[in-house]
Amino acid sequence: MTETFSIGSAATARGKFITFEGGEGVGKSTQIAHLSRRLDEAGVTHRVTREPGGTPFAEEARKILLDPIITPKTSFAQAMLFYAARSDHLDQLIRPELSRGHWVVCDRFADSTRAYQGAAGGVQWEVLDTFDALVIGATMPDLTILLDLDPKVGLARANERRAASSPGAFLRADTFEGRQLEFHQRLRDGFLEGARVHPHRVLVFDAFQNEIALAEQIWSQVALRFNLTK
Ligand code: T5A
Repeated sequence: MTETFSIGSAATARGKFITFEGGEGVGKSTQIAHLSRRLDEAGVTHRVTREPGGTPFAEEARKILLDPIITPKTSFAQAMLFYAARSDHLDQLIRPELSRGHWVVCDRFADSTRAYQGAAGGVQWEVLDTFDALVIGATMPDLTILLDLDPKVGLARANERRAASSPGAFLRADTFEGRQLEFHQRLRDGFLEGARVHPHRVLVFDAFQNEIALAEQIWSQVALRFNLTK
């Protein structure tokens, strides 16, 4: 059913909310750039954003969470800060954009908390269900693109990108990149479990394939799902 919001006497159809998910270095930012270009070509007004982030408060929370020295030490405390940032992001950016009929494309959302702080970090599912009900409510994504990749490959890509961004400098891995391989394997399983539980919302793509072929696959599914002209 299409959610509608009244603006004056006219009713504007709610925009679509698309999230990208997956482990470290799977290619989300790369694929979001491809999708954004295709949406522009199709005339779809949209906003690209990210989590943690998207508002001044959430960007500050991001700095804290990704700094391995000052991040909260338990997954539970991290989850609360991710949800505080998410609440602000939803109120200030995501919901207002959707209510104007604009689409929102977000790099990570609640499935990341399920995988990182839940499946890999040990926070109970029921706790995250409660956070979802309180913070997200009806604003769940219409479509989630899960990029699935062997964590060894993803971490190698993330390391290469970090080295290329500051040649010659030592750049420390962030809070989550620096964890053991076993943590990253639990993450991957957590994301795939989420896809099994929500097969209509979450589409899984093989992120090992060539960047352009993957972009074509994603666009074809988005166009099909939302009746866009390819
Ligand atoms: N987090 C986040 C939580 O723990 N809980 C939460 O609730 C949320 C929301 C965010 C961190 O916070 C954690 C998860 C994360 O650890 P981040 O900097 O946003 O930190 O990190 P990532 O989301 O992991 O983003 P990355 O930038 O590391 O990875 P991307 O965006 O998935 O990958 P991308 O596109 O930058 O590509 C990586 C490299 O691979 C190449 C690219 O050119 C690039 O160099 N590449 C490919 N190479 C070969 N084949 C392809 N198909 C390729 N696609 C891209």
